Amino acid sequence: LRLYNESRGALVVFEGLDRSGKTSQCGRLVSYLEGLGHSVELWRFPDRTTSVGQMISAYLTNNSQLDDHTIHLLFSANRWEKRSLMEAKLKAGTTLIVDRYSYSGVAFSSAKGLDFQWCKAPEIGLIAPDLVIYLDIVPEKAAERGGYGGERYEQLEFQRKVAQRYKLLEDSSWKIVDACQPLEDVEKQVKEIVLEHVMTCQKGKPVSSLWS
Ligand code: FDM
Repeated sequence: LRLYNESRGALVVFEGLDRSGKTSQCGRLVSYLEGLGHSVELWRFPDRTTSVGQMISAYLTNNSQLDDHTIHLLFSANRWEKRSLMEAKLKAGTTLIVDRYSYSGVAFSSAKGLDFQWCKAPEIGLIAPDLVIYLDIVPEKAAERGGYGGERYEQLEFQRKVAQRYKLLEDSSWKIVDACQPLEDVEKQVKEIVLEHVMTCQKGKPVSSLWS
């Protein structure tokens, strides 16, 4: 018998450039944790299923034009609209594996030239990840991987700028994993790092907030 307030879930975020392998690694990790009997869910941002998410999706697919500040705030709003559910899930013991989060928000918008601190401000108060796995790949290598899908930000020159911004966001919750390794090697490292953090959260590590 496991009592609900005995342990909480971990908030694990994957970040990295487009084509760094985030989505495949998230999927594999979720199956692995499920297999070990953990309560786990796969989330992603933007969450294109909400009405805010549909506006974001239209923008990313070039079906709508929005001012850079406006789209930045929509990405942030898309996280805020999921915040209370996120907190409830973690408290109920579910680990969340999240494909992109606030770091994408700041890295992509500031790469367009928006002020870095301005970009961080709307993220303040969101739940801080217990662990950020940064899948590290040089932009040129990522571009070689079957090419980009044609969405708005999928261009080499822009991805180079995003990579620079990501570097400014690294903090103690980050683990950098070399994403140029074979998929299986990345997967093995990711599993080891994540298991350790899931255990720490179960032992009662408090939930904290961005960006402090
Ligand atoms: N993106 C993603 C942002 O610009 N800001 C954000 O807050 C988030 C979460 O949207 F180019 C960008 C990053 C990427 C695109 O693509 C989403 P995917 O393929 O759904 O990750």
